[in-house]
Amino acid sequence: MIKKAFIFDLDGVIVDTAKFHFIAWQRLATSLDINFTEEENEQLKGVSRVNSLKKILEWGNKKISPDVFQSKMDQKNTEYLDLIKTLDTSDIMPGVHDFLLELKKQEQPIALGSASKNARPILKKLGIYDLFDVIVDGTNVTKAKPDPEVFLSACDQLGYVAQNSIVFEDSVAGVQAANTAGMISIGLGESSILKAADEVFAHFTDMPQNYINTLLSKKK
Ligand code: B16
Ligand code: MG
Repeated sequence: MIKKAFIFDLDGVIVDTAKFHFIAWQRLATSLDINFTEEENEQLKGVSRVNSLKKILEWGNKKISPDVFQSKMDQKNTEYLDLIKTLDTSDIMPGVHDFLLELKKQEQPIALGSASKNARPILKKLGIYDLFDVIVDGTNVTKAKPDPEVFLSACDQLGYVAQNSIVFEDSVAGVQAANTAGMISIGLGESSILKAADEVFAHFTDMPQNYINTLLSKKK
């Protein structure tokens, strides 16, 4: 039986936390007198917390001391954790749970490849933590997306090569990371934004029947 490494991004692919990241960043930007738009937020998808704050300060043309920088990062995460405290199984994006269960049934290896330092508690809240054979997140990587480190580490830990790995991503930075790694990139979101992905779907529920089989025989 053909097997491939199936690697999932978290925010925006498994769960729609992007809107909560946006609210928390927007509150933080306002506290610094910076105007922060939805278009700018799009560029923060898949980007680590520290790099996100650096970008917001750059766009707002603001400089802050290292101490204030750290406290603003903590403030953002506290707000974010408060916004996601009621997350549960019902917040899993449409079609994702069934897709994961089908992969399990077919004994395909599953990994998480996320920039988030909150990935593990979020997967536990969603009740799907145990479906993942390997978890690589913001607490394990040194180089943020678009660097491919997170995905290469995931496929390596699963015992697969990049050419036999498939990445599901909602961010421009994440699709770029998967492509740089030489992996098949499946975009979740708008094709006008995720132009570089090998294929794009709005949701998992839009994938054709037996799409897992199509992916197993797909070449980069
Ligand atoms: P945290 P992903 C990314 O997760 C988010 O897309 C991005 O918006 C966020 O800033 C980043 O995680 C860090 O998250 O503050 O929870 O550590 O899309 O790579 O799963
Ligand atoms: Mg994402």
